[in-house]
Amino acid sequence: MLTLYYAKDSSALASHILLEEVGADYAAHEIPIAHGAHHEASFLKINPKARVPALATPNGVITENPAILTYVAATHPQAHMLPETPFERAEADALNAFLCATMHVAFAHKLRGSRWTDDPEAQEALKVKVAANVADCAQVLETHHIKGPWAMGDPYTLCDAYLFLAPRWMAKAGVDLSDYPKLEAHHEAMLKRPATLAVMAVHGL
Ligand SMILES: N[C@@H](CCC(=O)N[C@@H](CS)C(=O)NCC(=O)O)C(=O)O
Repeated sequence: MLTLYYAKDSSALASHILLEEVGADYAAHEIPIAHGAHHEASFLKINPKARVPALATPNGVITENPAILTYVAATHPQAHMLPETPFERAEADALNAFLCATMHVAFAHKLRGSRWTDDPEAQEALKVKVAANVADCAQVLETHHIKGPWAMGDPYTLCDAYLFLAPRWMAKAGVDLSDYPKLEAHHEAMLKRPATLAVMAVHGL
C-alpha cells in the first residue's frame, strides 16, 4: 500500500496522475499547504523538507517528483511507463530533471520568492522575469522534449504526467500556450485521459 501526500493544485498532480494511470493501490492524503500543514510536526516526520509530493512506500518515504515517478513506473511494470532503452530512459530523465530543477523553480519565483530573499521589494523584483523565464522553458520543451503525441513519442510514459504541469505553470505565469503547438496538443491529449480527469477532480480542478 502506498500513501501519496499531496496539496491541491500543486506539483503533486504529476505523481498523483501517474499513480492513477498505473492503477496503483494507493491512498491520497491531503496536506493543505495554504494553511501551513506542511510545517506541522506530523508531516515533517514524513518529509523534513516540508514539501509535497511525498510518497510513503513499504520501504520508506520517497520525495521529489522525478524519484516518485520513477518508483511508481518501476513498481508497476505491467503499465509500461518506463521507456524501453537506456537512451530513451535518459531522455525521459532529462525531461523530468528539466521540469523539476529548472521550469518549476523558474515558476516558483512568482509565489515563493521568500525562499530566496526576506526583502519584500526583492521578492517583488523576482516576479518580474517569471513570465519570460517560463516562456523560455516552454520553448525548450517545445523544441527538444516532445516527440509527439507524447513526450517520448508513442506510447505514453512517466514523463507525460509531469509535462502536464508545464501548461499549468505557463497559465499562472501569463504565458500563452497557443504559441507552443506541440505542448498545446500534449495538454489537450492529457485532458482526455481518464486518469488525468479523475485526479483533477480530487484536486478540485
Ligand atoms: N522539487 C520538488 C518540489 C516540491 C515543491 O516545491 N512542492 C511545493 C508545492 S508545488 C510545496 O510543497 N511548497 C510548499 C512551500 O514551498 O512551502 C518536487 O518536484 O517534488
